[in-house]
Amino acid sequence: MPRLLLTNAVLATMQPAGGAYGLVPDGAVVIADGRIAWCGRRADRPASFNGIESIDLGGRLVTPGLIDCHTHLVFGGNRAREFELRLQGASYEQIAREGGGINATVVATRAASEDELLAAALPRVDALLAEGVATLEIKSGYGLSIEDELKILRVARRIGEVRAVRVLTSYLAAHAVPPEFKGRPEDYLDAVVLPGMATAHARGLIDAVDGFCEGIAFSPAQIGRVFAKARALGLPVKLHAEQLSNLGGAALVARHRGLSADHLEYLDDQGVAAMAGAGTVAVLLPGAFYTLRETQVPPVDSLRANAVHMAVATDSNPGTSPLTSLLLAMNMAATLFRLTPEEALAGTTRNAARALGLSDAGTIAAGSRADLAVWDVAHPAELSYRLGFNPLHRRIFAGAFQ
Ligand code: DI6
Ligand code: FE
Repeated sequence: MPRLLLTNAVLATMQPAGGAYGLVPDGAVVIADGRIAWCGRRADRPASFNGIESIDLGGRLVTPGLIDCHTHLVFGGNRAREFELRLQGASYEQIAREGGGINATVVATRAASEDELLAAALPRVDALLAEGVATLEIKSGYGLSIEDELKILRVARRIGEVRAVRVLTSYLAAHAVPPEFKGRPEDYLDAVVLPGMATAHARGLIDAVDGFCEGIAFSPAQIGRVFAKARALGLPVKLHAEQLSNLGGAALVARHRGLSADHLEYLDDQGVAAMAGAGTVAVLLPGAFYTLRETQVPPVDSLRANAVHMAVATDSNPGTSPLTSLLLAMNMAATLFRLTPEEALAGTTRNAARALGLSDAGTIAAGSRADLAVWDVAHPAELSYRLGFNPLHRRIFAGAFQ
């Protein structure tokens, strides 16, 4: 069994019972077969690990490998032109209603081959990995036909084969009503979203089901139909909720014991209470808040007071968050939403794992996967503090230095 000892490290284990950051100042980690066999204070290392290959990390900080739990990074084209229009005064909703926005990306994504989509996505993936990301969620939602949704999901799975990253997929056909079903959302659900879900699931392409509950997208009743089908198939659910308005999406996904409710700028107290009761994670997406120049911040104080777990993700997408830096998302979560640096790091480790339903990632703990990030920083607050600087020293994926 290949074993490796990492020594002379400051561990931010992010174990909830471990005090601030779960910090172990003079720490060591034993890796065996891609998993963490032991971690703790260097002085406490059991004698049974004597004599194994050892690497001195020079006092560097080690965190769990980062987890980006909400991305839409497989798509064709880009929306720089729409960016210009918005700078001239057009609103995101206006552009969407006029056939731009999500539907512009749908046209470009449908026109792209699987290889082209993969080639376009990999630079975005590589930017995330260069910042210590080990686990990545990728949504469909720019195909909006059964074949095109399957194409995106296959590309997402291929990303996990051609790069050292763990990919989880979410089926987001309920993202927008495509032009051929304009004004007929129920028909779109019947003809595409629901049967496509069954097909994608049968092919092993879906880990969870997502939706966009919004005036410009789907109503709570329509999302309810999507969730009923997901649960019949045994798939966990999550939801884009309360991003542009409050339709009660967070309470809806909580009623379905959903993994997460995402965005949440317009979340109210009832929604917070429902999420707290169901253990549904609040995924905060400050990149979209920033890009849309939103002014209403998610109710972080109330989420905190009600012990709702908060995650932070890039929402990497061509329209509202053309962002491929999880460190910048952490900085924005702190500066724009007032998360503490510790909450921001928990949001891209422990709580992001929870948002994906993973129990073997997101903390440095015996039994977890040995997905780790080694940083050239002295204190974990530095990860949220800087803008546009990447202090990653090395990434360790499934026990192997990358
Ligand atoms: N909310 C978002 O911010 C993205 N999707 C969603 O449901 C935006 C997607 C896009 O504009 O392309
Ligand atoms: Fe999103």
